Amino acid sequence: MKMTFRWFGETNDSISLQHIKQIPGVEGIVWALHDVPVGEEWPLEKIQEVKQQADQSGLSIDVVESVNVHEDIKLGLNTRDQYIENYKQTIEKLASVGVKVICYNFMPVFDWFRSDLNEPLHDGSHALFYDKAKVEDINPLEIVRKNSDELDFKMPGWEPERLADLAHLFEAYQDIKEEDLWENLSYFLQEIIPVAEAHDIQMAIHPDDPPWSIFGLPRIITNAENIRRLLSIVDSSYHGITLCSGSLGANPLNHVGDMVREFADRIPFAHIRNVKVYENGSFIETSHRTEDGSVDIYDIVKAYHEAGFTGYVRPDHGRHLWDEVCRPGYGLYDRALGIMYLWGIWDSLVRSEK
Ligand code: CS2
Ligand code: MN
Repeated sequence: MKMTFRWFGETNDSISLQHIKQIPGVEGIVWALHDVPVGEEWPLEKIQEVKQQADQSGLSIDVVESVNVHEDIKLGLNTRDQYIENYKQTIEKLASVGVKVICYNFMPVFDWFRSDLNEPLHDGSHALFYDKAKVEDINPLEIVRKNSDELDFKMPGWEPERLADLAHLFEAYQDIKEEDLWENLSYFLQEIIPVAEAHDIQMAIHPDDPPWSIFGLPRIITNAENIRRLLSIVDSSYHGITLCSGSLGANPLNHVGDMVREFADRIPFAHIRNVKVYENGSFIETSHRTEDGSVDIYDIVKAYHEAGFTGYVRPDHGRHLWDEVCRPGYGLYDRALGIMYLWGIWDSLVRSEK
């Protein structure tokens, strides 16, 4: 496996490339142009700038997360063709600097969603928390009415400029049911995959986090059955998934190790992290260690090893440790510890073969 680490860029991340370089076994960054509005074509100079920065630190730029999909594509509006065209141009430009995998998602309106970004764990660290009852009580449109300064939410999708448009977006999704979303995803894939194939880039869709509908919005990349359906839409090795153990693992019915076994040849990119799931359906993010959460991380790494996995891996969200000030879920320390746990399992599996 090729170990990577998410980096939000010089102006958006408190963690430097020099620090990332010091984590054992990390070969590359997982990056994006976070300041380009969703749907726009990515400027080549900005792409090349990141490539140069990474080169100077001896890190690869093979994986991009995410080239986000414009809502008009998910909604299937007439305007989608222009946004799909821009997406194709971005694929072509990313290929020109050597990008190999593009992660994206097809979640309506919101990316990952939590009720609390700084929930204390029993050991004094803090983590992202999803309080099911609390989320069921949230009226997202009510939040729009609040001044953005009052918001305690700073999640992807909750940027003030998007919030202003939220009421309109919710209205647009009124008639979009799961089957409509499948249809719109199919349309997107039929257009995009041939272009990705021509440029030797693997498209890797990220599952929905959490893997169920929130606020009445449909979510479809949620379990093994739906991943099977997804992969059958286009029969190409360039159409794959970002298998995220923490997103899928929030539903105890999902056995992530078995998903690795079933879909291994369609997983160019693995996200590995743990969550502790409670009986009432709430969940909190924990250390990567199997014993600390509900997801069997050992079994997942073992499944990748058995499959002879040579794709890209990254630790996903981590806890906030040792008073670190960081982007929610994206501190340096716990993700670095997560990497060492993954290497510990991997190296001992490799050694036991001999
Ligand atoms: C994260 C996501 O929720 C998660 O597990 O990895 O934020 C992920 O980065 C995006 O949804 C991918 O498009
Ligand atoms: Mn993930």
